[in-house]
Amino acid sequence: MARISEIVRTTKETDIICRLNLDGSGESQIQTGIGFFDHMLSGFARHGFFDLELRCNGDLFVDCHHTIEDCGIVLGEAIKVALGDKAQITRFGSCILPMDETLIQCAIDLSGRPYLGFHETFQVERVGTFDTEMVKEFFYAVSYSAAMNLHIDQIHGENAHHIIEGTFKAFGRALSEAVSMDPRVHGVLSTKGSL
Ligand SMILES: [Mn+2]
Repeated sequence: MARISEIVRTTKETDIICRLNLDGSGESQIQTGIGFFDHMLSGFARHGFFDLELRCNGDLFVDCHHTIEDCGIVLGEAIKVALGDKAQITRFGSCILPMDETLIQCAIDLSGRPYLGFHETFQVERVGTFDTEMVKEFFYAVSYSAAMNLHIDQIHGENAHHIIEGTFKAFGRALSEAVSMDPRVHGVLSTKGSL
């Protein structure tokens, strides 16, 4: 069965459409109006081998907050819907990803219980028109709407572009592992019987 989803979400702040294929090839069409955020989302898709189409028409005349947060909500929802009953998935995924001086650790449990652990620090307030404080907000939104346990830790890093890009790539790779199918799993990988 195809693990795909389509989410449409419209509020007074943002208008978003998202199509996700968990078993894709890394192709993406991203259009959020925030160049650096587009760059990050395409890196997530590429390194997770997800096909992702994400278009957002947001209130960027206010600032980048609503657009980034709402894209996180919608991406998390798209992951949750595409996963369906989570039968046969590996469930856990992790990645330690280097990018020049930066080293990022990302660990995921698709447990059905939302939690974000986030430890990164930035020396600048923004990269392009992307506010660095929105990295945490984005992953908080993803973790809650996908109902995943997500831990992101900056082991090393100085350059904000590297830290954020390393985080999105590490998240892509960790999620790719967590959603991968394990033929040894019958039903769902939980002693409780559900995820
Ligand atoms: Mn880059």
